[in-house]
Amino acid sequence: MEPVRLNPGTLPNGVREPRYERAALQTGIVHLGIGAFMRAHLAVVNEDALDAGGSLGWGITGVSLRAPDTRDALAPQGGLYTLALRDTTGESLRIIGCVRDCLVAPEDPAAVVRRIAAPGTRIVSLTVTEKGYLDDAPGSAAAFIVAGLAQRRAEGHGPLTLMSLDNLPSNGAVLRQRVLALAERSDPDLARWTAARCTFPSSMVDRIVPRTTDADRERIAAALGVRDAWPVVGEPFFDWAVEDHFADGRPDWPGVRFVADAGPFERRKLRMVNGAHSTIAYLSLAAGWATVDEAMRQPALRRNVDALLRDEVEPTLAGVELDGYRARLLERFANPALAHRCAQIAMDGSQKMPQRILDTVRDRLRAGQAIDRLALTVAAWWWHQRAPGADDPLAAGLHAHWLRSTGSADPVDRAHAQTLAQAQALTQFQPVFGDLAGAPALVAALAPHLRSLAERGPLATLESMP
Ligand code: CS2
Repeated sequence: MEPVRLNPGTLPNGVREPRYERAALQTGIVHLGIGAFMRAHLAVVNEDALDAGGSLGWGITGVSLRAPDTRDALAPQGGLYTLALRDTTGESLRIIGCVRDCLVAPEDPAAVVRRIAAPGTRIVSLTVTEKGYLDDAPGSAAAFIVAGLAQRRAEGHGPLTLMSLDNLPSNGAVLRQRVLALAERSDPDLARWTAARCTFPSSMVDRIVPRTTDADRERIAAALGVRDAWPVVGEPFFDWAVEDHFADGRPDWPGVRFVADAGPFERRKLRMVNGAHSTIAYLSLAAGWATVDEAMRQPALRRNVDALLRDEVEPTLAGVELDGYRARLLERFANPALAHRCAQIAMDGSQKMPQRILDTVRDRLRAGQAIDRLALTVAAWWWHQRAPGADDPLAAGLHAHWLRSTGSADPVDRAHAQTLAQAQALTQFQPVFGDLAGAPALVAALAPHLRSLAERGPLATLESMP
């Protein structure tokens, strides 16, 4: 028999569930981009704060900027969903209740604006992915924020905290710049009010949250005895450092680092966790390994990632604790219970390479240091990107650039002189490489890897690394 659906009337026995009065919860946080990551991260510490007796004014309204799937799945569940944290020791399940409701922006944009403008709303948080910050057209996160702020101000309500949770350096400053620029275009007074009264704390967020699969749903239904259409699955590890700069208060989120400057935490996380992740993803897809844990079982790959972090990334990270960080990270990647797909990490590489890999390259070149392994990641990224259908907002632009500057549809020409010219051409793609365009040391490090990938393939290339 099909199990009944998870909902407030059918909470499973023996699983941790909300310990506060859900019916009394009010929206204090509007979250734009309600995907799996936020439900396994911010929502969890927010739930902890509520469980610990925190104010019931800090419920969350989730907003989907595109598809209705999350709302459609959570509405029949009264907003409840399961958090499943998995590693080799097993799986722990918990029912999370602090996402009160979900709005689907394309269905009713005015409702989103009203919710941002509502007097009870004090924080608007975002996980809209890296490319979400490129967009300020109607329907984008920035457009909703500006419209919501305009309505708040017109109605005489107070300022907001606008909090990015995306994997970008200085994510708060990036968001601030986008919001102020857009406000300035429609209403310079609003831009001034926002700049003076709203805050944009930067933050570093860390938890690996693969896309939920049908197998996850089946397994969790069997364990709970009720069906949850929209559980989230993640690793036990959790970290969040956020600048303690809130315009109108915040919940007392347990275990969160409230810091003056998130910069060092962001740099460590983006370069170590995400830099290694992208490295693993591109090399593994080229070599035919589908998941991160499978890749970590390949000695040549694991050795390369370890050496990349130790020799090329860590020396660029001043002022932040590194003891045990790399060993712990390699263990997190090896977690076989996550089955984190490399293809998920590989997408949108043009938006990820700059902060994950190229900032490190830039620092090292400035200091006259070697970048051999970083350059291998760049080569592997291109190897992935060159394949038709790469999932990336700049795929078409990059391919046009390649054709124009190399005169060839061939991804890599094997002749040595050609490879150098092609490495040179690749680095001239400004939106990714910026001021590294044509940097001789980068071109020199990149060309042999491009050539080796073409001539010998990814596995032999990895095995040939010192
Ligand atoms: C990953 C991140 O998909 C990706 O690009 O690198 O989502 C990563 O899992 C998280 O940032 C870990 O905190």
